[in-house]
Amino acid sequence: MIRNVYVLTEEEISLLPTDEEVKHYKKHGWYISKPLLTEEEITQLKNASDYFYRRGPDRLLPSRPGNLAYWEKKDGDVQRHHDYIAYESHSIGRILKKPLIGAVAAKLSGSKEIRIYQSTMIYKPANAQELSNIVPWHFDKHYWSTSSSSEMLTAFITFHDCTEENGTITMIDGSHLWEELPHDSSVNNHFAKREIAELEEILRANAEHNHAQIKKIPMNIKKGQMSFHHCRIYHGSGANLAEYPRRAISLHLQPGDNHWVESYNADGDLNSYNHDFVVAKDSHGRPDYADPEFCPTIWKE
Ligand SMILES: O=C(O)CCC(=O)C(=O)O
Ligand SMILES: [Fe+2]
Repeated sequence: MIRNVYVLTEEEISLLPTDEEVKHYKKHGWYISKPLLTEEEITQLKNASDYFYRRGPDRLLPSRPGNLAYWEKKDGDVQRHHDYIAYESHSIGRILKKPLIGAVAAKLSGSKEIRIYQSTMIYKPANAQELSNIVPWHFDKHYWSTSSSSEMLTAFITFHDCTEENGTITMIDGSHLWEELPHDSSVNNHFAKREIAELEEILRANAEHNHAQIKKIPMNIKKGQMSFHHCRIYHGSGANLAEYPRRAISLHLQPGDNHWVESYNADGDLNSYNHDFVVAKDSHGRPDYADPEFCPTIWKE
């Protein structure tokens, strides 16, 4: 008999989004969850993160893909990103694989299975003037053009309460439903490499094209809660005006049916994602976005 390891307790079941909340997510593109992590789990996350910044990873990726976001001490006190944190830190990986997070994502996206796609640890230093803290408007699917699914989503997991003051993630309400204007190939570049003003202009033009107002909704997240956002919703975040660093993990998630697809940018070059240089090949010879080492399943019905 196969035992189902993806089970929830009665209490966890009560923490899933209601049907009304799923409807809200479909319409608005974002959702703030009930508390999905315990005090104890957040303390563990924070301690493991402190340990990572002090001592480095438990294990390194087998290779360093070209677009890896990976802060190093020599970069100084700028915003830090560490991709593949669930792989490089065992303790963080263990918490991010909590089935309840996957079950929430499954219900929101209408899928039976959820795997980790990417996990990025983020640290915004406490410095109101630090320009690198500003995350310009973008939507995540731009970086994921080699993924077949249009229902990927992200859980934004913070180590403390998150508000406008400390530069919380901010959604452009309902923008996941917008039709996109054609754009040049550079849009596929990571937002960290693009001009803030240019992305502000792309947002404005796309809103206009859709006869839509730009409605900015800062996610007010209490410690333990997390915000979820659709892979096509425009979002970004502002300066950290608080006296402490803003610390979080972006847990990017993929439905079970997601797989690599061939895709080209506007210049006719083959697109790629960091996984393509790291994960195993599937039975079709494609990069395997279900490689359990890097893209573990965290929920299955
Ligand atoms: O760190 C932020 O405020 C934004 C993170 C982000 O872009 C994401 O979670 O997709
Ligand atoms: Fe994003």
